[in-house]
Amino acid sequence: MEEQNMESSSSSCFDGYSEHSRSIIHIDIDCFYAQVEMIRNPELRSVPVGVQQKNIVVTSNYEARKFGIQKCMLVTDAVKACPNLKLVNGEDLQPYRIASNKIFTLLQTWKCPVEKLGMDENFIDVTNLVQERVKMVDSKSVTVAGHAYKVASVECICGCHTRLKLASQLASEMRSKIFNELGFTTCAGVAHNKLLAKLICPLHKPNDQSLIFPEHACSFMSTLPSVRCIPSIGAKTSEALMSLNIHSVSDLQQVAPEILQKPFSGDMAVRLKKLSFGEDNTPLKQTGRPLSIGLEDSFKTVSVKSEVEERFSALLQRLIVLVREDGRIPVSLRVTLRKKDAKRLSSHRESRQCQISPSIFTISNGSLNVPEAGQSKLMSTVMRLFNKLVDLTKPFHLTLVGLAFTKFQDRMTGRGSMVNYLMNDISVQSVLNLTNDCDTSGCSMDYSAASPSSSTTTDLSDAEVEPSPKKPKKVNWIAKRRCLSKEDVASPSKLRVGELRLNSRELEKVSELRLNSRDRSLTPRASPARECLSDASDSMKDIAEGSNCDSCPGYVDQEVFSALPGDMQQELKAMWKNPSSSEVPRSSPRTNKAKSNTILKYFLPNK
Ligand code: TTP
Ligand code: MG
Repeated sequence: MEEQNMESSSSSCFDGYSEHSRSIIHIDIDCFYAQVEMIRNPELRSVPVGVQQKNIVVTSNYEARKFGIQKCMLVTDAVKACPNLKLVNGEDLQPYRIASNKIFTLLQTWKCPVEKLGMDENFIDVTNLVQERVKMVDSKSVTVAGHAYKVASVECICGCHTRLKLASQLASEMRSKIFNELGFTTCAGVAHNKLLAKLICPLHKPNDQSLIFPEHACSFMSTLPSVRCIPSIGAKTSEALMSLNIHSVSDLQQVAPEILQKPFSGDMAVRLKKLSFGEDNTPLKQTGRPLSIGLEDSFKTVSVKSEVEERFSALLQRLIVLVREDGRIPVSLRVTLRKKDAKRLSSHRESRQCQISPSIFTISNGSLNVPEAGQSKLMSTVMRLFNKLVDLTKPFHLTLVGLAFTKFQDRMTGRGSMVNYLMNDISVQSVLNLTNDCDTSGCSMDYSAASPSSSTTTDLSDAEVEPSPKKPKKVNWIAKRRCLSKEDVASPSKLRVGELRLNSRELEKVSELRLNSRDRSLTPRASPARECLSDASDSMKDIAEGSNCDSCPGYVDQEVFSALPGDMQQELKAMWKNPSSSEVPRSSPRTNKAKSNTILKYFLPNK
């Protein structure tokens, strides 16, 4: 135990001093793309298979690996090494995405936080589940499922040995379920933190699992040949470390902390040192649904509008498949272009986005669809945005086109939501945030980054929505007022959701208004987002002014209205009387945005 105190020696380990309260599982699918292909075509199971993208074999099954086929090998080299290699084209990532989502969804059934890492890796924090199981077992009888990196020494006083053993049993259950239900073999790593769980995972590949006890972290880490084996050490950090003559993890363990403080900040130096000993307190970032769903197509050069249109059309078809799988209704569409500047020999990206009408999408039997009419509407929106990005009176050269749905309707909103107030579930969504960010012209956007900053949508899947404890009472009450049964209220088909739904024609009016005002503005736009907000509030005003009754507009269902509590009725009446009172002056778009979630938006006319 002489290596345990960092202060007494720079090569010391933290073993025994670090905190071991968590139980983390890391699961990695064996030869992922190859397994997807083997499940699709079982004849491939008995032959060496390589998955090809362009001229590279991105992965291969374990049969092929016996011949020395490695990931990212050139096809020519792979075929030389294994002349019988069966090559499968893996350029369409869709089947892999579907499989990846199925695995993720299955892992969520344990009700523990799951963090998806890339397509074939998942972290699962089973701390709470393990703590429940600990109470039910005799710690002496608990055994390790799979392998342990080293045999457990004296039981750690915090009880982590038993917990990690139980976690290994959970990992085994998860792997069995993935295999039995989806057909994939996997590897798992079990440890008290993410770093060790990930690093120990491939110890017994394929189709097996490994556990590491905290006291072996230091010695295990010292076996790693390169600092690059540590996931959070990238190219730049490793270069800086190499300049200090630090190559292996063992070198990093032994270096004096003050030496690390020369190229790195104090915090970073401490973090690097801790990582080298296998210490990592990074929490799991529970994976939610993506903020945006997009696709890009890159090419050498496209300079003709008709070709751009063809490429957008192909992208749109694929994007529709993705959004159908996702199931959420998009309310915003973004077009991205990469323009080549021939003079400067450089290129840059430009994006524009606009709101789209939810009526483009339909839901039948719980599945999202885009009928043909909706597809052509989307296509004309795409080309309208394109026309705004490219001056067609001049030559243009594009090297990339991209499409993304960037915002989605809240399937169920928070406590204050009218939708939540009125019903359990609603298959046709009724809420549209009129103050979503709109056109982001002239700014470069990182497409892959899913632009969280540009999205204000809360991506809540049904599973993530906590039912409001007050709901049953309210449902009863509404049912009584409307002479409907409880079931009727809970069923969107029976409830006349149309009366609460945002009218598609009005929505188009909103978009048109916005687009027209863009066309009208010939001067440079200082703040497109601000302009958009003003347009949106104009539209709200238009809709309200279109009414022919003094306080309650004609399109409002009196029955629904009368079922509301008095204070809500008063609030609505006040807003209808004076629409601007619900919107702050245009000069203050920020405040406007904050106020956007007014009750008024639930009372827009339907067809
Ligand atoms: P990995 O998990 O690295 O590889 P793998 O699952 O194929 O094999 P292993 O049994 O060693 O885990 O990557 C997951 C998938 O990602 C892989 O099947 C193919 C794809 N991939 C690429 O597209 N490009 C790459 O450079 C790598 C390494 C993988
Ligand atoms: Mg894998």
